[in-house]
Amino acid sequence: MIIKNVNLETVCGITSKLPENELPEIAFAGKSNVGKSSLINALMNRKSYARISATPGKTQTINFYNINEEMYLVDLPGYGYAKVSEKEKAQWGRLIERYLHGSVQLKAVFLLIDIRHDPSANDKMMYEWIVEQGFHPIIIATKLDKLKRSQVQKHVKMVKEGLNLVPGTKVIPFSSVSKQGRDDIWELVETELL
Ligand SMILES: Nc1nc2c(ncn2[C@@H]2O[C@H](COP(=O)(O)OP(=O)(O)O)[C@@H](O)[C@H]2O)c(=O)[nH]1
Ligand SMILES: [Mg+2]
Repeated sequence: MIIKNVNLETVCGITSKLPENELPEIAFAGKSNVGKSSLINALMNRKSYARISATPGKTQTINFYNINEEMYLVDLPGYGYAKVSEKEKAQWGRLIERYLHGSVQLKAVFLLIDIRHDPSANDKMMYEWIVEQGFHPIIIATKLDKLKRSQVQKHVKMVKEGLNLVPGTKVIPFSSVSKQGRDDIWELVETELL
């Protein structure tokens, strides 16, 4: 994808009405701090348009980035942030459910998992939940630059087994530092998902 222009067009909080977009949407889910905003910046060729946070869990909004007036990249709020109250967790769940359930234009959901660690209980729940909503999530294994090359295959296997992925599910290793995996993600989006 050649990025001509990007625009953070819509930000939805827990009480917002979700937009009825006419362009296709691709969404990104994952725990706080896994690298969602960094990935979206890399896909948009922007350094810091999507906010990158050192203090995770603060923003509980769904952000819609309009790409070239052709499609949207959708940044979903992160889960698994310990300092969030039960009430806030419930609000988070309802907002995401409203979106996954209600969006007519949502074409695919990517689930981001930190390649270094075994998927957490929350990661597994999120994976199963996305599947229950009728999507076949594609996994992006983030922070690839933190591993030695010789460790990558073992960790990809760990992610596949940890999430108990449906056979054939794609796992794309990615680093927002080296940008490795970026072109694979765009190619997949453009050839199979839009
Ligand atoms: N080394 C490395 N750090 C990353 C990568 N992606 C994100 N980070 C760092 O992880 C932290 C959280 O990133 P962010 O994109 O805000 O995560 P989000 O909460 O999922 O949106 C920041 O300090 C980023 O610089 C990556 O691919 N490699
Ligand atoms: Mg973020």
